[in-house]
Amino acid sequence: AAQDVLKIGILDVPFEKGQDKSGVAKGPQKLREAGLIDKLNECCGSLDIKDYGEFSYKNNCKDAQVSNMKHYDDVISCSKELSDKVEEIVRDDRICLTLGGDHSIGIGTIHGHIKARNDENIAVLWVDAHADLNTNQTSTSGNAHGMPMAFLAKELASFWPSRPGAEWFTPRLSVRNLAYIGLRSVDPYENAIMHNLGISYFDMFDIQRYGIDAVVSAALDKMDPHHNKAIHVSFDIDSLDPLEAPSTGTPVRGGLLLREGIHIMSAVYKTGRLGAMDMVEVNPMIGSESDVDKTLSAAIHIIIAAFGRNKREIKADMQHILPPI
Ligand code: NNH
Ligand code: MN
Ligand code: MN
Ligand code: MN
Repeated sequence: AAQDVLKIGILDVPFEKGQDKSGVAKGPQKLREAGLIDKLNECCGSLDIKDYGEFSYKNNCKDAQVSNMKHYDDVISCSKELSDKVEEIVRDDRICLTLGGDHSIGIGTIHGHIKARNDENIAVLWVDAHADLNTNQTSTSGNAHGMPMAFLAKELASFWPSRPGAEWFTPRLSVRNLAYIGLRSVDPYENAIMHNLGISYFDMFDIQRYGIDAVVSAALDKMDPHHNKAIHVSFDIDSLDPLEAPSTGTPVRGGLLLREGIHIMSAVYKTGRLGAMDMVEVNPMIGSESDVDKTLSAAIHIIIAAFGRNKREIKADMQHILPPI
């Protein structure tokens, strides 16, 4: 149910070992320097924001490894502590806004969210150019940021015969409670998994054909048919077209307009059931200064849409400045 004062918890996760390009760990700090918190307060009415600051972890499983998954030890150690932190924030009754960092942090944020509320009460909307459904056996890159959904999914547990150091972890997310928006770079094995398991997805073709409003409501219906689950949105900034968000590690042309990204989050906000949101893969060390500014501002627009910035408020402001008739 919609509350008068939205309670939010913000957490910075400067983790970048899920991929090869340095800089994505600077995302959270740059989003703050670009005015994220002020803009939330200005644009979203009454918010109660608790700042959980910068997350850090200790690598407690330095010897653990699996083949073809780079920095497995760091990914596992980070995910363990991150999942506890997100669980704490959600149990504090706050919508957990996690600023990444690369997308491998989705393992920890979603696992923590599920620990706080239970498996059956969570639906995940994964907004991304990519499906992030590789296992270490199917990945051509060995990068963990292409694997979080495969790591989390119950239905794919048998594809991970051993996960050393991850005894604390149980895959609890059913792919029935997952929907994708924005896909346009899906690897062959990912495609096979999506079709074999009947995973709901809305790719760029669907967006072009049906429009973003119809797509987001279809996605919400598929992942949460009774409209009673808490929604976890994992928003990879590379879902946007590189013209809108150039500063990211694996840009793919032909993506979402900023306006469409905003519309997705406004629709989620209107459900009143946003439980947690990740904003990931903003890399302020890629591109020119204007590329970086554009990307940061796009990410901020999308976040403030998630917390209630909407057209209606803009109209109310307009009425205030227009001369009476
Ligand atoms: N699918 C590729 C891989 O597994 C690319 C993943 N890159 C991402 N995912 N940015 O969102 O490495
Ligand atoms: Mn390492
Ligand atoms: Mn991703
Ligand atoms: Mn991506």
